Amino acid sequence: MPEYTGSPAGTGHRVAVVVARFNETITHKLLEGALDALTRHGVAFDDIDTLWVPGAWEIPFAARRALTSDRYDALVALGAVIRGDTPHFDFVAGECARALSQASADLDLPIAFGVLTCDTMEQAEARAGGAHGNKGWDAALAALEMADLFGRLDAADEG
Ligand code: INI
Repeated sequence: MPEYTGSPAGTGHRVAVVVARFNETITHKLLEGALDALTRHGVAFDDIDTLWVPGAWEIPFAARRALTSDRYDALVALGAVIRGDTPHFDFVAGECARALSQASADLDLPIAFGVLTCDTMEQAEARAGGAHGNKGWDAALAALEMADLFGRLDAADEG
């Protein structure tokens, strides 16, 4: 029975990173983590485009537009939605996640979800290069693994 596992091998892959400016102290650290992961795993600097958008709400639109350009093999979405005490959180975080999942399914391309959804700024800091690692790094590796996995399946179909 064939079994396939992707590895985060970035050589030759073109990757878009869409990052929200809202809560930029956090998202900038997520971006640093993602770029570090991509380049350490072989993605060339020239094969990475970073697209800044105002907030997490705008990420899915930018992701769709980027992926329909046929320029990228995978996309990394980065943002930080922090609950504070506003119900705005639920709309922004929920819709961002739902629409990214829909875009990935519709466009048949991997989108990694590096959008933090936290109750407090401290929780976000812990996940942006703090005690809980860097979710930007993790998302970048997930994007590469998915691109590699389906590259292998396509190669198996052709072979
Ligand atoms: N955008 C975020 O990325 N994070 C948040 O925590 C956030 N909150 O809490 O409001 C947020 N709002 C802005 C939103 O993403 C849009 O940019 C804005 O509504 C304009 O469309």
